[in-house]
Amino acid sequence: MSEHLALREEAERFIRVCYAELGRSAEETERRLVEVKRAIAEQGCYGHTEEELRHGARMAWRNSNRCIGRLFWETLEVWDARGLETEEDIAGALIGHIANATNGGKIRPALTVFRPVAEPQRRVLILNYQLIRYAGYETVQGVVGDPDSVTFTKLCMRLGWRGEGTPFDVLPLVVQIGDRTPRLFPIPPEIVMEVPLTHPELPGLADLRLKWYAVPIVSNMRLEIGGLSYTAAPFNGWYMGTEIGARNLADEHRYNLLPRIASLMGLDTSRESYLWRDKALVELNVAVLHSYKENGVMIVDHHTAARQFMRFEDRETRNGRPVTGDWTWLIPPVSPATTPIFHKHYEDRVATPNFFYQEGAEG
Ligand code: HEM
Ligand code: NRG
Repeated sequence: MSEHLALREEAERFIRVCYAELGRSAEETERRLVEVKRAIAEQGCYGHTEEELRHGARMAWRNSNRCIGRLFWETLEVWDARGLETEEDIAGALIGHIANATNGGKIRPALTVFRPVAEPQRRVLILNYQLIRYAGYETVQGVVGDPDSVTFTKLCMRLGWRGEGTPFDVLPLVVQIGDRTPRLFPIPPEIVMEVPLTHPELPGLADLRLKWYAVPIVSNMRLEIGGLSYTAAPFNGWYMGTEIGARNLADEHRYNLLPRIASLMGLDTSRESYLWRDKALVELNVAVLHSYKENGVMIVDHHTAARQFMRFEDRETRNGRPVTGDWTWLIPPVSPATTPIFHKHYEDRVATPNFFYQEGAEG
């Protein structure tokens, strides 16, 4: 009973804000509220219309305190896959998401939404942290591939998957419904766009045979809209260069490439005070931005992204919506103090709709 009350309150709060933002009339809003409350009273649940779902998902992006890319929240495409029942069909929709969002490099920000949780036995989960990610294998010489993927790679192997053993093996999709055994689905390689890394002035960089995938598609978070939980709602935008060049490829506990880049650049690494790490870091980030551009894959540098975020703040404030943010995540990991974000203060208050971490998925 009290659960119904909480759902009713959340639903009402969402419908009011959503319909006001969409410019719907008071009568229409009240009519919809009657419908929603009746459904909750009679079935203990309600369903979103396509329009509520689309705007709710956009609001969730707008409310993502850690995201610097929020200027474009209104352009999010929402693909409704709530009708799908089986693991096969769900995997098919995920493969469709990868292809349609990649769009030959002209990336479309998009979110595919599967059915919300009604009963826990039917909860849809995507166990991958991102739809496309590289495997990590523990060997006696250390990890081959992405050390961040070691646990998930082991799970895939327990379920019968075998990778080639390169540093860049794309992991399969893993879909679970309720407490059934998770099912594996390999991603057709032809839909996975990747970018080989080159540097405009360092020809030796290409010899390292580095690459990264074109589109980050976060798939482990729960989307909450109006009191309903969508436990499978993978979303993507495009990369900010530093995510790849300053973290994925540079962190010591990831691909740890700074020593190799430094040696390629002929830097003296005998003292920290020579700042060889910083020099290598900048050139690796130059290589990432250069290579994505050369290959026609959308990407944003951290200075441009920070300026876009300022425009987002500006526009939101003018629309009477105070911007919340998590400063520790918003500042880029390269030259943070050269961006305006560094010099500002953000309130890390969590508004809904939003995305949340959840138990059971990777990451
Ligand atoms: C986090 C950029 C699109 C939701 C982030 C981060 C960056 C970023 C740099 C921090 C990631 C990290 O440090 O690991 C961008 C850019 C986009 C974009 C450039 C281009 C359009 C989106 C979209 C959504 C979204 C479409 C959802 C609909 C989030 C969320 C987080 C995040 C929820 C926090 C993830 C976490 O806590 O692990 N974004 N983003 N972003 N973004 Fe965006
Ligand atoms: N740092 C992670 C990706 C996190 C989300 N980043 C985005 N999201 N750009 C990485 O793989 O490096 N997005 O939806 O575009």
